[in-house]
Amino acid sequence: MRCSIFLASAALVLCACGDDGGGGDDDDDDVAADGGNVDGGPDGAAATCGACADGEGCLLPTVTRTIDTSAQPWTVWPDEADGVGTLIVSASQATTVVARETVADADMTIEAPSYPVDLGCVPAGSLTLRAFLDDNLTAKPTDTFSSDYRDSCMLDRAPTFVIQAGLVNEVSLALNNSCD
Ligand SMILES: [Ca+2]
Ligand SMILES: [Ca+2]
Repeated sequence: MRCSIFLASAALVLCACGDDGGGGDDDDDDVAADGGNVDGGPDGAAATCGACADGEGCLLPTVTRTIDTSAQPWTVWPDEADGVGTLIVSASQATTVVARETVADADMTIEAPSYPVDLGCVPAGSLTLRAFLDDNLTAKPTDTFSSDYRDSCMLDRAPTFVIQAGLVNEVSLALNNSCD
């Protein structure tokens, strides 16, 4: 698999889809919580992308955190946040949310946390990605961002990426500091 890497405020890695796109159930609600492999292999991500319509690409963000946790809410306010909660990841085209998924019981305090979140098929072009850890489980079902100081956010709250059609667009999103 040939990949090219673009660096913006977070890393975007594009990989050509495998050619075994058969059996492509639209299982984009699945979230691999094994904290690890996001390069998909020929079955997972490629199958999902094979089911995308023309003009769409697969979007597979992985949520991590920066190594320095000094600005994280569980460090600053340890009595009110513990770094464990629900990850909420979304993609928006202009002001329209085109994909949103959650990962329950994500633990961002472990060494090198890494949670792949399959956002499925999204429109190609420029999309804004958002991710945060709802530490105290106060987010509403459609929330895509937080201003709760107990939650953990990316330094750049809403980075923009150009999604390529027909490809698995892998993006790394690093939580860095309190959402306050
Ligand atoms: Ca919250
Ligand atoms: Ca918590």
